[in-house]
Amino acid sequence: MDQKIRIAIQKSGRLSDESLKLFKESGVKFNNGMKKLMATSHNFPVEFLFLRDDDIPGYVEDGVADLGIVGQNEVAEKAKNVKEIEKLGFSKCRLSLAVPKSASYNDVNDLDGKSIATSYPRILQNYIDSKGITAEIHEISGSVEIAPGIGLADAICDIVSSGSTLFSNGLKEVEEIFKSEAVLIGRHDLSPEQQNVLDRLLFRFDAVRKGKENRYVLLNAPNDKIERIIALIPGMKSPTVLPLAEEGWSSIHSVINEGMFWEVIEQLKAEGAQGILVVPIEKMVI
Ligand code: PRT
Ligand code: ZN
Repeated sequence: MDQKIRIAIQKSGRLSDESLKLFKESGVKFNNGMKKLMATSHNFPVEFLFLRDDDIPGYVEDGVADLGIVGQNEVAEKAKNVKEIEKLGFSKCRLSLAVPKSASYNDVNDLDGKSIATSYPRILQNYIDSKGITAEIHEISGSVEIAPGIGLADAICDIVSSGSTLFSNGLKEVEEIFKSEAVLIGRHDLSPEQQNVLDRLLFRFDAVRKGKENRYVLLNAPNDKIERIIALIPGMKSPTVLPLAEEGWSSIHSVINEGMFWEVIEQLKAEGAQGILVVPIEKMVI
């Protein structure tokens, strides 16, 4: 019997849907009623705790949870003794300094001696220390973007994603100080059984991610072009080549990276490939 691992995920907020989706796509099944605090998977040795994101690093450090999913901004701000195990590629954002649009700004020295409102005092303090300036930090927990408008601070340091919150509050982004995405964090002393469950989980996450990053491609090619086409789409081990009913033609199946997709398709066409089909991959294990 495997020893269960307990994973803390955000109860409701910007990380919740993607966190749940990751486990769903990894085949980890559980019921999560809206108001529940905990859920147990019935087909994988994990339990889930649904918490506020701010509390997740602390609960992982204390061992209440073994793993957690949270933004790197929270991990850095809370500075708890936890391990960043793997970046998860969602909830990407940045922590930036912003000033009123009308303010003149050349570089960060312009903030020397000024007041800055933020929910991330630790990250901000580290940043201003690294720049050799001083600033008065006002810690506020929400609606940071209104601080300059009500005269509470000269500047703000807040999470930015599209930039529309800054824009609609008459602010301009002047320095990006931290980049963040969701990460899987863990406590340091997992038992060997728990480490084994974690390894199995990471293996599944990896298969899901590779599936998303790649496409299955099928195409028809004249036999005298097979070699050149194969060179364009080498695939995992090597492409599959099957003869078509029509003499002199073959069907080639392979896998291509999503990032190179259009470039490769154009080259395939130029080499005489026809009937190109591109199909999503659900999971990929190399
Ligand atoms: O209730 P709980 O404490 O669990 O949630 P929360 O309200 O503290 O956090 P939540 O759900 O808002 O965000 C969770 C995590 O998502 C953050 O810690 C970041 O890692 C990440 N994330 C990604 C964001 C954003 N994008 C984001 N846009 N967190 C906050 N915002 C806010 C930002 O504070 C600002 O008010 O959105 C506004 C800016 O967005 P744009 O698109 O207008 O630039
Ligand atoms: Zn929070």
